[in-house]
Amino acid sequence: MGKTLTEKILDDHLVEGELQPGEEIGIEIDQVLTQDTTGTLVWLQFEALGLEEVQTELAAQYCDHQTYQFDFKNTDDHRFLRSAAGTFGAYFSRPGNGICHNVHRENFAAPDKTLLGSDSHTPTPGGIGQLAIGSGGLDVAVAMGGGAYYIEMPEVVEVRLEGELPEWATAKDIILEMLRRLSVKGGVGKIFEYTGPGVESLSAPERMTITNMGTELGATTSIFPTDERTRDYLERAGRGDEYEKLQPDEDAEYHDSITVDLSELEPLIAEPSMPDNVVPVREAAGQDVDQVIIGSCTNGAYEDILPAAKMLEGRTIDLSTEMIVAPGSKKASEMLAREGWTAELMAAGVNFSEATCGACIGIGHVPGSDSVSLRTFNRNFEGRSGIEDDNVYLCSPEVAAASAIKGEIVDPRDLAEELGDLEDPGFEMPEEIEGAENDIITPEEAVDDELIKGPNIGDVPLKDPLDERLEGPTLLRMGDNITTDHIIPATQDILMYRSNIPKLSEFTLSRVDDAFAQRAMNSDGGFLVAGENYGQGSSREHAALCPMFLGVEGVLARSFARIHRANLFNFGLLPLEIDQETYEHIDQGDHVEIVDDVADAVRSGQEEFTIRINDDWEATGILEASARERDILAAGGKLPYVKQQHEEGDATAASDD
Ligand code: MIC
Ligand code: SF4
Repeated sequence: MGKTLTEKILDDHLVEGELQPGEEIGIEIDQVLTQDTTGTLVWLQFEALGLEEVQTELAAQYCDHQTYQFDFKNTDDHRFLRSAAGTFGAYFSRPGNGICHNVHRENFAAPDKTLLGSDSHTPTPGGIGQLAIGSGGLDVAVAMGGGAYYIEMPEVVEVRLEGELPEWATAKDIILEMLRRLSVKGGVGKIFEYTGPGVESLSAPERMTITNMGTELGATTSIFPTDERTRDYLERAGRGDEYEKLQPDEDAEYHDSITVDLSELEPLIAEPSMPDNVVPVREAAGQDVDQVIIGSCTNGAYEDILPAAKMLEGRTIDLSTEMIVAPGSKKASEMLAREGWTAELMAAGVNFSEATCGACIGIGHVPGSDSVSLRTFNRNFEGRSGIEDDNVYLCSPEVAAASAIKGEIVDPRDLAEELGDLEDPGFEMPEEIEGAENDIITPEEAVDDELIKGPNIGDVPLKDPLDERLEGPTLLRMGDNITTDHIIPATQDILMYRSNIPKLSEFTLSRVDDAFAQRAMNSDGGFLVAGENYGQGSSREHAALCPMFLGVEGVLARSFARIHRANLFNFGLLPLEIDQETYEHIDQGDHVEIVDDVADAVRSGQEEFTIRINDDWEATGILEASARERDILAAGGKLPYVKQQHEEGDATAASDD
């Protein structure tokens, strides 16, 4: 039987297990990336593990999420990260140099390599044949120290692309179509492998828009085969020698197959407030738009901004609409400026942001109350833009530019007909992806050789090993699709505490119930109850660490999102799956008791746990976990577990002497 492309790359990197869906596998990681809001914990944990030097081929530390440095705490984080990169041997991308995924794809991403990143959109370079996975920071720290990365082998699903995109339809519409069909949980436990004749009609950056936003499907990752379009991209980035041809075998067997006929697509839009709330733009047309932003790791590259610039050349945006361009990288800014496009956009009424995530997580350009914001981003979770009850729509740069011209949501095909002289700008690659190189400090150029910790940078709290008895109240009962933005929001006022867990914990679940943190602190332990897909979205491990710090002992949910589930194990919180009936019957405040000797049951491989509620009725909670995950949980989390292993290793080595 032939192999899929995913299986080929995994096979080459396999250090443990078998490539059978559902089996735990350990893989070797070639490259890691981390960014400013997850990176501080990565390095603090790297230090706490006693590691001294980066062991992967490459490690890159980006400063991209909060580059405006509104508070000294952000600036201190950046200085700490520079010092950690220098001390331990990573590349350091300076604040303002661009979003990690954009800068990584321009400088380091390469086919046939594995990449692990503490950011959920790490799968972006899947568009050029890299097997790239997002994870919690502790997994990145361990991989950077030379440890394998463990996941449950996902199902490999083929997405067969037929035909070619018609005028005004874009790569963004392909991934929006996937979300329309499959929903934000349709990709959990899956890797999407793109195949078919439609692949060659897409350039590498277009493919990377798709793999980037595959994260919104809940997928482990997404990947494209490589071909001349990949080589072309790498050559323009000055790294043509890193090209490798990668294809699945002709007789590769996929777990499932989905066909998307590109010729049938039209401009699509995700309505508030979930990325899978997708409809044709024409269905949302006519809605007044207050703000339009082009940017983010999905559609903030030079190649994404250029079509909008061409559409706006010689035109102006509507007087009732504000428009911002936030380039994904400084190179993109520099190229647009050198070619005169920045001036064109400014003349049209556009304002420029520095190359940052910024508005994507409510840092700057927060929409006004009761207003509509149209963005080329990947997430529109409620409140993420920085204001509760926001109305954020997601679309392609072409739809964004057309709507800015009209002042209301409009399908560019209809605007073209109305204006008579508006043409589909098409997709164009830059001659060369080039710009200043001095914003990346190589390990050899490092300016620091010891850690610099400002007053806001604390320690990583540790948990005790799992208790025999777990009991406590249901501290909060939540619905389906709770995001990590609900658990630990990323907005400016909160983000600056990412390196200070006691303070950050005060904001835990504040978006769902602002009395939660206090209630949890006053209680001696307790549980969270949630519906389907709990913890979707970001990779931020703070969403597990902060509840742990507040004393939460476990989460009872209908189902869990992949990265968050791993983070719960990493910080010693028991994740139990419950059925719909149990979910419906448990109320907030109910007393929950896990009847079994929990520590023993977890260690011994028990899957069914008896949950007694209010001493009145009983239900079953399921723990499907590998032996390794069970040991991590029993030890109180991955940090104590890895330390324990090192100590045992040392003891064995000593007794061997
Ligand atoms: C996001 O898009 O939600 C973020 C902010 O990039 C996060 C990382 C973080 O919370 O720091 C992600 O996607 O993992
Ligand atoms: Fe940054 Fe937004 Fe991309 Fe996350 S999704 S990495 S916040 S641009």
